[in-house]
Amino acid sequence: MKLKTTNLNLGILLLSAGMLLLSSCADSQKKEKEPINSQEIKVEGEMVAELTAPPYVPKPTKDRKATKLRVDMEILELEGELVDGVQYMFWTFDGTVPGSFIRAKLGDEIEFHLKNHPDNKLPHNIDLHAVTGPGGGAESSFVAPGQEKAFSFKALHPGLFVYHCAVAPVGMHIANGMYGLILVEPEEGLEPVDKEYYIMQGDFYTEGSYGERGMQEFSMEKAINEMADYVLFNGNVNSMTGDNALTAEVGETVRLFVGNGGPNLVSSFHAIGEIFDKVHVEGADLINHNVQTTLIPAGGAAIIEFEVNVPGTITLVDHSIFRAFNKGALAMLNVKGEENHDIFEGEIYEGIYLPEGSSIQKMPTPKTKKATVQASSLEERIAFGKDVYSRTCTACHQANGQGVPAAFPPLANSDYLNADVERAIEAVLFGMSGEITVNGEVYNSVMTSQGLNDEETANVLTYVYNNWGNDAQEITPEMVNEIRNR
Ligand code: HEC
Ligand SMILES: [Cu+2]
Repeated sequence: MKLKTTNLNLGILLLSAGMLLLSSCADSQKKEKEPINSQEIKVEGEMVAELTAPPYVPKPTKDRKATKLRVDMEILELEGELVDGVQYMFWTFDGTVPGSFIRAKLGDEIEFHLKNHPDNKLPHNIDLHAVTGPGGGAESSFVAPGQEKAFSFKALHPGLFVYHCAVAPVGMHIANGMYGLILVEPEEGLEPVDKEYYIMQGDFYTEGSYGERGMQEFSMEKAINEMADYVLFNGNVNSMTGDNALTAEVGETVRLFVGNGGPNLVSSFHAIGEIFDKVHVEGADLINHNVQTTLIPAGGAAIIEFEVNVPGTITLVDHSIFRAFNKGALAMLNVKGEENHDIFEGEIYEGIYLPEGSSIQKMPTPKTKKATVQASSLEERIAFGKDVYSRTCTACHQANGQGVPAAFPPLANSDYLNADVERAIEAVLFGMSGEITVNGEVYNSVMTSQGLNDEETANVLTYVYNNWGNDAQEITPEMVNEIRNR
């Protein structure tokens, strides 16, 4: 079918363009690779597919021939976190969001076994966009808890494909994390690279707003209105930041398999401080070069390749930028190695691009938010405060309160902080601007109001005061409330 349409288009073009074009077209056509009829690729032997959890991918298929490939996956409904302190009931393929990465070869006959764990509550299935057949497999894989279903398909098209659950309400199954990627490599395999990673974006909808502690229920209303509270890479705000950051060495070539599970949002995938040498647009054959930002549709994917040339942190984001800094769509690739001053020269402050949490640029409104879980002891207050800190303050004041020179003052061992408790409470409640001196250094910048309630404010400050060499003291919600209502 494909071949026929190409010939038809060519015919029309030739008719209108005349004989001169005919000869040049015929020439260039000769150079093109003979199209293979993938239906006729014979399979040899059989093997069990290697499956990997994100951000890792299975070994390349290289020159292996098409085979009978057995894939075993298990659906698990399990509690996890969207960000520190915020729990969510994820529905998953193999226990991770996204589910296991499947790496196949063009012409493979894939025998897919899908188990639904007996402890699960709901039936599920799988629709793989790599399948030519009813429902992408969904119609043959509907499986109740405690059961297993199998179906098989021949991989007729090379490319990077999304898979997802398709049980009604379909959007809800996807929103809860039921998606992943399957790569069908061309006969000759993909070109070898040094590092390969698996990243998948997804949007999440919770009853509470971003960062609201405790177990969060799925919000159907927000999902239908496409008002995401979280936009995440690999199912958690910090899946690939800090100690979880991806890594590479200067001079290496990195290949990212990037998918977008949606359910709703399209991703404007971008790497801060890097240009993509090659993008397999939409995960298909078309290769674009020198790309700054590539669009990844919901239910689509892209293969992205670039060489890393200088050390530092490359920040991967959805360039719909509030999603990156305020809803979680941010990952880091740490590049180690020799400086190359011909390529980049400059003084470097680390930690400029970090998640900012839900903090919003507005003037203080003295409005108390809905009460959250109350801390019942000093230990609990410190523990809760740590979660608030990591999702709200880290972006600017850094993980260990060390700050960023000339931009964000330190909270560690801060003489300014320790001198006046009320002033610190005011800073968190109402924001702070103008010149201040902390540990002998002058700062003149703006901290926005953090939009936290009394309990959260008390917890986060208690955490700060009880760490990093500060004067240990407890800040209570009552103290915060008194200052809020002054
Ligand atoms: C968007 C960046 C940003 C975020 C997020 C942020 N701050 Fe700040 N903070 C600042 C800046 C900038 C200043 C200095 C303001 C100035 O120059 O007047 C500051 C000052 C402070 C100070 C007083 C100075 C010092 O070093 O003791 C305290 C206390 C403080 N912040 C606590 C917090 C806490 C707690 C959080 C999290 C709940 C937080 N900040 C979140 C940017 C931020
Ligand atoms: Cu499902």
